[in-house]
Amino acid sequence: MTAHIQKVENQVIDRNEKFISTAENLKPEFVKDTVTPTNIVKIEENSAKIHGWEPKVIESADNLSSYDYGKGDEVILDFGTHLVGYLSMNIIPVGSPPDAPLHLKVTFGEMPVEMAVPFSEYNGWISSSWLQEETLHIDVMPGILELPRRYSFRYVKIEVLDTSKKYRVAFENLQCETVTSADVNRVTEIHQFDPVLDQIDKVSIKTLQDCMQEVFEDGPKRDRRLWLGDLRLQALANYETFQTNDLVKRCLYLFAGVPDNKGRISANLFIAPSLIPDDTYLFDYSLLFTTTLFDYYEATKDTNTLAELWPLAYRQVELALERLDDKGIVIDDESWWSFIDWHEDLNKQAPSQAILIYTIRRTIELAKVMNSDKQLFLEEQLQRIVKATITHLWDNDKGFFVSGAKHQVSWASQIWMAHAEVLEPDANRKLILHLLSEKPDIGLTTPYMYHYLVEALILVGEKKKAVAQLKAYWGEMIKDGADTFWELYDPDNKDFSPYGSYLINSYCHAWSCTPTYLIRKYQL
Ligand code: RAM
Repeated sequence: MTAHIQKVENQVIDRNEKFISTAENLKPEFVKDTVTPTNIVKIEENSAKIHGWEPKVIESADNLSSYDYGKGDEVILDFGTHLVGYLSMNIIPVGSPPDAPLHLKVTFGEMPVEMAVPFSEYNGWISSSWLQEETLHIDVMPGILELPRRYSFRYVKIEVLDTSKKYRVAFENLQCETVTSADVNRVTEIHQFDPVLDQIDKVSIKTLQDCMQEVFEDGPKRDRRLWLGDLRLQALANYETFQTNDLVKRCLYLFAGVPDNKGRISANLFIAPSLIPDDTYLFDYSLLFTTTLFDYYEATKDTNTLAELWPLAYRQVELALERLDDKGIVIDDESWWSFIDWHEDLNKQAPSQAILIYTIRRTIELAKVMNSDKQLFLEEQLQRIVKATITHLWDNDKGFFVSGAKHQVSWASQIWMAHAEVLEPDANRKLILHLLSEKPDIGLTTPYMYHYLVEALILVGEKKKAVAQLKAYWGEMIKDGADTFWELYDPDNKDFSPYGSYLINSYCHAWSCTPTYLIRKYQL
């Protein structure tokens, strides 16, 4: 197993203040709303449900304030759908004047399991601090409790750890002020005659909406930051829905504002307290900066932005070319050098090679718009690398592209090679059909890669199969209770998490929002 962590010693950042201030000026307006819970629920064990838990309605949440609670009592509220925002409530003492502080625990969950399994059971490799719970002391009652942190949730559990023997508490006006930078009024209605696709479209849009904050976040529960692989897909979904194109522009400028001293673009950014690039650089994600700029230009024809960001976009390709060996194949290694997907045993070489080719094709198009003298060089490189790929990574007997020293055959390699259009259209179609019939063991684990599978099916002219796949995957997630689409989903292993526990998975995740793009763009 490879480690999924990078720590760069002596990272030197080449800050471009002009780009950073362009990004600052594009800070979005927020759309706010006040939402109240629908029901008081209990969470019951049911092995037929995802993670083994399901919510059962006890009564309407309108009755909440008629109850009072003492030491050891708890109440779980269901808001009926996924929300991102700030929780507040009035706390009313009942009985004698409060002669001791109230000790309260508040737990937020996107999924029923987060209400049922104590977070103390989590022992995965990423920080437990992502699990959304607070313990607080309240000295003054009656009063309003306004939690300062933004949460991502559908369920809230309130546990009274202690009051005193003389008083109990009641909760009134419990509500969430939701926040997003997406304006739903900008989304056009589509007349989808297929109810399953219609529902998938709606859940995709809600997913994107909840991830749209000051930047396109990957997940409002976790990691709450801007990742390039996620941004690329969010931006595509955005062009077909909210059309908040300035937010894409802002994110591109943020990345461009903090490359390292070699010109490498970081895989993700922190934006507070000020803009900081993470010390994680991924081969595929850096190239997706260039691809995202290409898509942005296609959607907006914003030549000024293209002209300003072109040198860095080109630089990502140049840097990727430096990783080729003498044969023209990307050098593989054991570290977390390229992301591709979360499959534990996935070899990254062939899919990374394909992403390089895919990106060069788009960079050539940008070079043409820019009238750049790099165009010829890029065309020569493309020819050389495509040839090398066929010679060294194509296995004619297997009918598949192979990856790494052990010649691994994975779904991800074939899918990305199809997008890279290394084979002629007919052979490309055969490759994808062969993939569907052979079903190699190294499968896909994220909606991120399923997106590229569905789009590859469309690319090779298999629209019907694309729709079937879309329904089988995202439709199944809805059947499993998704209000917003999840970060991880393996229909054959619904407990899957690369982090050591599904408690920490994100259940509203940017890279899962693309069905709306696929449905609308390709008129599925
Ligand atoms: C995870 C996040 C993010 C993704 C990275 C590579 O930590 O889910 O969305 O882009 O992996």
